[in-house]
Amino acid sequence: MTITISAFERSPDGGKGLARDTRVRWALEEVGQPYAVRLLSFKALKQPDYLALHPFGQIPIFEQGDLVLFETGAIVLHLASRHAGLLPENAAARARAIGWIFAALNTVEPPILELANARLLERDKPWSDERMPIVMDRVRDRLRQLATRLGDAEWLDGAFSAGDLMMVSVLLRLRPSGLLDEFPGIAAYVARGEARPAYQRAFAAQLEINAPDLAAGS
Ligand code: GTB
Repeated sequence: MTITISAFERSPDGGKGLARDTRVRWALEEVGQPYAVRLLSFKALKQPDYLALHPFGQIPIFEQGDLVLFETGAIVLHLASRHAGLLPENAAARARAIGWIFAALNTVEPPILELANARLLERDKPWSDERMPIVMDRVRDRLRQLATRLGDAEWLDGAFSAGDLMMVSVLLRLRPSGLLDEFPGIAAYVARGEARPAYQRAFAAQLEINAPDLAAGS
């Protein structure tokens, strides 16, 4: 049965791969599942037919037959559970990899989103300059902790897993802030994720939609 995901018909990032369809595309590429894409405007996300599928009117959703899923954590976990390649066979290692998906989404992503909002939506507020260092330090705290845990390892817990896919996806959102450069170990970890052929295919697919001129030149 065909898998269809939703994505912006024009992502606000202009093809940097930061919208959340990229992580789902990446997971699909890692497990070798072909997929179709339903491209939507911001307006279409808030129409009743789409809200019936996604209660918050966001991208991405995942559709396959009767199954409709929203939330990238649920989608990536669903794919990783049903197809080989993103979760270890060993039960304990599998549980730990799933733990890293939750850590990425629940512990690392919130301060990163707070920073993105502070940079993109709140820069004109009179309190912005005073608040920015606090928001940046919250991200630094998490990056420091993550760098300590990662140490010299290639991935978070043995072989590459859905936990790494989600963590790298979340960390990529930091690139425009320059904060990744303060943590060379984390920057190298993110670069290892981006270098994976599956990520490259996912990135190229979203670039083709959002910046076809750039895609043609690459
Ligand atoms: N928790 C949900 C999930 O993981 O699936 C969050 C989904 C989400 O935030 N989707 C965003 C959306 O549909 C797009 S990715 N927003 C429209 C709306 O809420 O009306 C967020 C995003 C947008 C833009 C950039 N960017 O320009 O860099 C990066 C990320």
